[in-house]
Amino acid sequence: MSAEIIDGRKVAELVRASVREDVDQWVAKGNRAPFLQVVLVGDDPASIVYTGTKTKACKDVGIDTNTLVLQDTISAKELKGIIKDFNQDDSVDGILVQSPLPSHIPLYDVIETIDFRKDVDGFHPMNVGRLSVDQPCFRSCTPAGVMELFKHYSIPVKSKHAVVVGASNIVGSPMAVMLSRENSSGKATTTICHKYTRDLTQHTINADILVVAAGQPHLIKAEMVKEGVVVIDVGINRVADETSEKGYRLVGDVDFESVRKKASWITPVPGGVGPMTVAMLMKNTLLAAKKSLYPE
Ligand code: L34
Repeated sequence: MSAEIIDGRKVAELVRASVREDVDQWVAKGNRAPFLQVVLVGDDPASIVYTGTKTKACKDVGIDTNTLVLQDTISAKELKGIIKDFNQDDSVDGILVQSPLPSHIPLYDVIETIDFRKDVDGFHPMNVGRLSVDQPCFRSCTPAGVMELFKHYSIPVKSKHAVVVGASNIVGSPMAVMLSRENSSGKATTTICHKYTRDLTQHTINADILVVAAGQPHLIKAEMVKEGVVVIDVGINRVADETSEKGYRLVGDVDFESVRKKASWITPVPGGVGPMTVAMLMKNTLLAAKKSLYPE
């Protein structure tokens, strides 16, 4: 078997086109354009790339946006003060604080300061909690993007055995919730593996759907998966490569070339899950502007 490629760039473009249409309609009704406030602390090179991609996507769909760049010496208190001002500001619909933050700033202190009605990342405990009790909420963009890929390609999830490798707050944990609960079109039997899992292969080999978000290049090899598996590679690792212009290339957590021979579907890196993260952020920002999830 040779896997069909899941084209994240293509599906992301379709999601953006639908958001663009909705934004146009929203504005045609006399509303102002949705507004996303991005906060970038420090100069992490990947964060600069990702926030740049987000700004570009906003422009593309008609969402207004601004990126506040702060020095990495800023205190947690100052940063939280700035966020509180954005919470109060009625012209701000969505607030996104790009992760990671400098090590002296506790991420969840900052996330919990964001008004959950403006938490377009879906990281606030109110949104995470509502997700876990299957209630409408802002859903973390990366796992929501993965669910959108299943929907687009009509890949069945219900009653399948889904295995998630990685239990981060941003991806692994909400991914497992979405895969298992009803309102996210999951309904799969779900296993979560993490760094304490004893025999990873024992679990991955039984997966009908394997989502890998471990941050470890080439963690998943062909002998660890079964024939026909659907593989979603969320990993995005920079490895040194002198032959490339940038000095590095991107690889996922999955050994793509060997695993694709056994899989039925597989996402590439780049061009898989990454673009979906950005597209789902556009969707969430529109929901925030319309106050669809949390009406006043
Ligand atoms: N607050 N922090 C917050 N929200 C997020 O949703 C993120 N994430 C992760 C890191 N920190 C965050 C992102 O935006 C990861 N992430 C992200 C966003 C975009 C892409 C990858 C990760 C992306 O566009 N990937 C492209 C390649 C980009 C490149 O060339 O480096 C791809 O095709 O995979």
